[in-house]
Amino acid sequence: LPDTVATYHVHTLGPNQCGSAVVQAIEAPIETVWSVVRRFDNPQAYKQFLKSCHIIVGDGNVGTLREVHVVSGLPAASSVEKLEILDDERHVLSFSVVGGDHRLTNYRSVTTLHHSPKGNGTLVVESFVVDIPVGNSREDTCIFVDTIVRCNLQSLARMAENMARTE
Ligand code: A8S
Repeated sequence: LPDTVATYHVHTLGPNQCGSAVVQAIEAPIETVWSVVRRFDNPQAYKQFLKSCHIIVGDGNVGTLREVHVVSGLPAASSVEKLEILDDERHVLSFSVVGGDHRLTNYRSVTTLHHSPKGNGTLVVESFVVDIPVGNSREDTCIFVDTIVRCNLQSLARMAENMARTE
């Protein structure tokens, strides 16, 4: 297992928190995938539950704050998110949720990219920690977030694979 997986994806959970991780294989070079992931100002490029994003403050480096608006049909309207880690060498991005109109208090995720063991593809690992909302079970919370993250990474895969084909 690469060092960065242990460093970035082993989280300490509080008593009322849950966490999980999703892994996605992508048939595209790591730099192609990273060029999409690293754009903190443009998450709606591949996150299909988001309809818009604007930067509140910052230039896309650590500390930048963004506000995203969510498509209708979800139990949320908006989220204010802070960029915590952006490491272009190790291909690590992390953000935390610091506000907004939704139920995922103290959400934090880390996304790392790795060279596939075989070929020149990419493995994406994305883990998260979040408070379990009052009135929801640990399992339901985890399934809800897991589903969003899995959709996001499948969409990222489609996009990066298309870019790789035309590059
Ligand atoms: C991400 C991951 C997640 C985003 C969640 C889990 C969210 O944007 C959506 C619905 C919610 O209920 C919470 O990487 C929130 O974006 C789609 C608004 C935070």
